[in-house]
Amino acid sequence: MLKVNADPFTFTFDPSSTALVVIDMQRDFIEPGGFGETLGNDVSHMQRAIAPTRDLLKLFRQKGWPVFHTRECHAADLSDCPPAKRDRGNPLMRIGDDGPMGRILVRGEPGAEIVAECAPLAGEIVIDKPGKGAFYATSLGEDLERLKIRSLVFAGVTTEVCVQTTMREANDRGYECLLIEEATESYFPEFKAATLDMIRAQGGIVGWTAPLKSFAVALNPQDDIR
Ligand code: C5J
Repeated sequence: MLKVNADPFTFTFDPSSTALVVIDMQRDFIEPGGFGETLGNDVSHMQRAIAPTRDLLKLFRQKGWPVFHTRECHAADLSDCPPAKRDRGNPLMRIGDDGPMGRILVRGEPGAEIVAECAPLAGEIVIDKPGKGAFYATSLGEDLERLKIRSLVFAGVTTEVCVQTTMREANDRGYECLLIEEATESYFPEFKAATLDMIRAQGGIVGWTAPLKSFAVALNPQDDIR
């Protein structure tokens, strides 16, 4: 068992049953011209999560532990996008519209791809999801059961929407969940801070959070990741 210095207390995990889940590190959320910006958000906040997520991926890859990536995206005919999602609010462009990175949040379009720094490697599982939670209408649950995973380490965007929703889904399914603090971001710094607090409140009601360094030290006590 490995131990991570985490909040609200030590996160203990068995490396043979632990996977990394990187949520929605997609150009549509992170780069100008994508879905995030069409909703009126300042996407520059997202940039901060890229390097820590890349470093976290490196740690898992060095160990050969399972890595999952998720992408929030829809079929080209939008048959998996409920009108309640597409029609909500007053964005500059809607899901499926033509934008600078192709059709907004549509599978296979450049904007729906994961940013180059965090791109999946061969053998890593990519889950395309129509909702905010990664368990809804996907194979994630079955994939985790097949690999006999019990603990999940999380990264990605946005903290309070798809990351938190998926952590809550995972927590309800009995997984021990750790969120790496620098490897997640929100368009709203105060929402990120509140979400980290919510996750670890009440004795870790949703899970744990820890700085990347604490996780890295637990894996490789001698190493100093850059
Ligand atoms: C949002 C996400 N924020 N990946 N999606 O709509 O958090």
